Amino acid sequence: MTPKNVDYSLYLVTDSTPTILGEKDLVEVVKAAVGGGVTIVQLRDKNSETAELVRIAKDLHAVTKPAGVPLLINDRVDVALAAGVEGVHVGQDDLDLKSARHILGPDAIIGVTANSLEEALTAARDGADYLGIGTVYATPTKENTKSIIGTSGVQTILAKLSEEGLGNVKTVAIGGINASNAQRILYQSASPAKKLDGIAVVSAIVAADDAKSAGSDLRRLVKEPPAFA
Ligand code: TZP
Ligand code: MG
Repeated sequence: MTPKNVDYSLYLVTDSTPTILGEKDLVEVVKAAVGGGVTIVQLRDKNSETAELVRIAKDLHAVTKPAGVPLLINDRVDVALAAGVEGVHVGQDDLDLKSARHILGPDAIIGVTANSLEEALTAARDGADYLGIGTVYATPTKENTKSIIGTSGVQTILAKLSEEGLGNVKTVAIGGINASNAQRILYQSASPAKKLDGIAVVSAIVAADDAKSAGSDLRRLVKEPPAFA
């Protein structure tokens, strides 16, 4: 894959906790999801030790890389480097974006969580490749989210990014997104000057019995124009 020529339309964020993954195997779930049409994957694992995380990252990369799907690591620049994956996703409490860029270099894909307009503008100015904007809707997957911003909050951020000349930064929305609301979120979040580049989901794919069909259903929804537009 060409660095930076990234399709953000269907972004899978993993979760290995039993309530979401169940008895399934994460590598198999990611393999199925990639087969279904997921376009980018983030390994998000808050529990595994470093060596284990690197091992998981390498196992996932063996699935994503041949498919041309970038793999990013949540929080951990060291793990991304050790596993040789395409980038990282950092939150507001993780290593700052400029340091992550300094370590990983210009070709790495670096995404930043933006819960507010301020956070979005700062990350875009500091050179984030994409913003993970949310939390759109409350979700049991991540309970202590700072704020639920809804589609109107996403729309405000998109409009302001464009107004400030930062319209080139890519954007995905996250939080409570599934096949029943994906098109509505994409449609309602759009401002006249800037729309989302994609949606990010955890449970809609990881908790599904069939990650491949969950992925392909979502992929169809994000690629098709909404029926109600
Ligand atoms: N960041 C904001 S909400 C969220 C993260 C990682 C979890 C989203 O999970 P789900 O299952 O797609 O609602
Ligand atoms: Mg983080």
